[in-house]
Amino acid sequence: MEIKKNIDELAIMGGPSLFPNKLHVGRPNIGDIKTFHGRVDKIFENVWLTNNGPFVRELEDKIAKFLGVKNFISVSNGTLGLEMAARGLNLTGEVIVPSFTFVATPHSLKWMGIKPVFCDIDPNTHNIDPQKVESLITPDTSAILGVHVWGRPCDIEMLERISLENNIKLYFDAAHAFGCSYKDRMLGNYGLAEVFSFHATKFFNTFEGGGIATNDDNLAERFRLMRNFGFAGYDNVIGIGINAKMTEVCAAMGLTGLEGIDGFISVNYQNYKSYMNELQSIDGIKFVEYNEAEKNNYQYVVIEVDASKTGISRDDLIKILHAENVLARRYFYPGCHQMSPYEDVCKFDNSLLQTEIIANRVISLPTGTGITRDEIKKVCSLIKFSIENEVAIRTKLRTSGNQN
Ligand code: T4K
Repeated sequence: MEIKKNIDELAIMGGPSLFPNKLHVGRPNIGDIKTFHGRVDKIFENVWLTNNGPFVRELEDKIAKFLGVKNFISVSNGTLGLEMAARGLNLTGEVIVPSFTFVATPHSLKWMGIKPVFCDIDPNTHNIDPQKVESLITPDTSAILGVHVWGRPCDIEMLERISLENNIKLYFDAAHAFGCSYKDRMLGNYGLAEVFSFHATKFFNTFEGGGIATNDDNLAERFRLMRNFGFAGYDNVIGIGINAKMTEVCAAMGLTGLEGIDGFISVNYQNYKSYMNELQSIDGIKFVEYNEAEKNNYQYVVIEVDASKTGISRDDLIKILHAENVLARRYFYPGCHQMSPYEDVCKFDNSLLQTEIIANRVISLPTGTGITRDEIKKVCSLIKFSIENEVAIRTKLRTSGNQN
């Protein structure tokens, strides 16, 4: 598929954008709108909008079954879920966490007065490197917070061993990992708790929302109290709490999405395969791949761009894509340790070298039900065209002063 004949036709050079409408990484999957509307009508019939309503309870039951976990506690977003997990687990002092994650992960700690101690990642998995965790443990360490980046599970076995041997807690940010498994068991069953995000940009969404999965009944009870101000009954507050309740309309969206989840995953899988077919043979482009023996949601299509081989840098490629209305993202750039609230936490001593290398290479490409196979082919052709013409593009950008 030939999309541009010469580089002057690129939008970054002043040509028209390839796509009239923007393509997004996090375009929400909507599910069956009629069914959703039916549920919304029911909410108004019930005159019950929030506070542990019938749709919230139904969604929690269905997700607990889906994950095969004893308890699933819905919350109003994943970030509050992570904060509640930190409080519910009585964490103090320091928690070891990867820097290569969305900033909500360390924020959830810092917000609770806990110091995030950033650990480097394994460049092959983009997940926290267990080999490097042990050296970061101090007498102040209360937990390890692993993140299943892109839905690919952390090295859970190794992290469990470290947590046991050092008597520190282990829990997971599973924001990306709904519907994924590790050793044939769904994520949600590992560590003391696992926290999911159902934000609009996730393949399974409740507008805003999330949930905590745990097999520990006492912990689950604590989370249930905590998300509703600590109320154990009318006028009876037995602990510190917050308002992290999911609303009925969000649960209605979740129930509808759950009915379509296999379809969403199958579209994600087809998209991922389409991108791979087009791009995987290019020298300097490496795909984040999924272990097909496990369950995956395939919601992120992520490539690493090695500029020493492609000739074109990741950031120039992003500029070219954005100009053409392809809103690919640099998730997660820069590493959280480079963001201003955390600059004091890390001393730039190469301890996060792999994080920095990967953060400078990654591109998340648009996927989900909002993009067609044809559009994916066009995006890939654009990437190939940019790489094939990298010398001319760089020269032109430099002479037109468009390079920074
Ligand atoms: N831990 C991890 C590892 C996470 O990735 C996240 C969230 C969390 C914890 C926290 O969970 P929550 O508290 O959010 O439940 C987005 C999401 O807001 C965030 O949920 C997600 N991770 C993160 C990876 O991505 P932004 O700031 O990049 O989103 P934004 O507004 O730029 O939107 C992304 C793209 O999606 C845009 O191109 C626009 C498009 N979009 C977005 C929305 C909301 C739509 O087309 N429609 C929409 O309704 O953070």
